[in-house]
Amino acid sequence: MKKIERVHGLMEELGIDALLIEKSENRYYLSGFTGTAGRILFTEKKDYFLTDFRYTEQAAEETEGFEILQINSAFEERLNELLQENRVKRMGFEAAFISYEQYLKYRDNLEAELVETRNLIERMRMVKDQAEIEKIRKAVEITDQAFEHILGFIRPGISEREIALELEFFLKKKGAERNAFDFIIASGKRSSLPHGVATEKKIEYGDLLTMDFGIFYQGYCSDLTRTVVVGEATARQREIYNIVLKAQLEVIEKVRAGMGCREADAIARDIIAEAGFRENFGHGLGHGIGLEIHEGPRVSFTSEDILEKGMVVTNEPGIYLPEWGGVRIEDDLLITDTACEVLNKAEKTLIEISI
Ligand SMILES: [Mn+2]
Repeated sequence: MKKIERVHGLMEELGIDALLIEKSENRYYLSGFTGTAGRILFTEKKDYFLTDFRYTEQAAEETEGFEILQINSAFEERLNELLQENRVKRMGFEAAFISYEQYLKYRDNLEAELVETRNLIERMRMVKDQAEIEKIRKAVEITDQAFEHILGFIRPGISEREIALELEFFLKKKGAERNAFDFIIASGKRSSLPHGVATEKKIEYGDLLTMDFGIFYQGYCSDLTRTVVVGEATARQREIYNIVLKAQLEVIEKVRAGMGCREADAIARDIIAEAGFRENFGHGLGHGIGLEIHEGPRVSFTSEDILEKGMVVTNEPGIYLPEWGGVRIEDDLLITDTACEVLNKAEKTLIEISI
């Protein structure tokens, strides 16, 4: 079923006769509009794409099935006219996205009941279609190439920031639109910081080096983490690395459609806990990726989500030991009926960078 038809079905289920979509990823998902300003208003009979002078031509080119309206006056006033024209009684809005100030403007200007909706379009986005999967594949492929490239660049004396920059330069040359997040380049003791973004710290011989990076390619993202040792690994580094690797591989072995996300998380968590590091794996196993770097489903010990065929989720267990260092290994998985496909091809057995 077409996305727009599904939205109308959801509106009926919720008992709303209009729905306003403003979050850019949701707007793009439903319309294909790539500009930065625009809103979609679904009503029972007509669907509108509302934008300003800068984007009306682009919206007409990129979208299909919407009446394009150029907004020249105060948005809330024009919106109210449209609601009146369509005899709208209850309008859904994206409760987790708009600001309180925007909410007040709607409350004060609209003659329709405001109905908060949550995760309506985000839930639709969790299962990817073929075209979306191909874009994610390409994003992942470029990211894997960058990992391969950076292995030849890492050496004692360069800074974490230089590694981040080199990655970015390579990724953008290969077609990345933008970084998916501030790259995490955490070396030595700093590798115990799960979200240690790159600093001026210089790489030293013997460092564990965790690199977590990803890109957007045609709107869709990738997310990769690898931890390497600069020089020869110590027995302790190897031990911790192999526990995380075992947990990560076990997840790949077992996940499939129909499994609860909590259950998937437990596969890795149990292995790490049995090895004595339960307290050192404090974050969830993973998250969905797509138009956002963190989207549904949540793969964690508190998640109620169920894995479905076509979801793309990260698998990123880690062990973090304060004042010593940490290891995280992350791939992006495409969930299939009976198993999962690991989209990343980047090497995963412990890499010791020869100096
Ligand atoms: Mn991630």
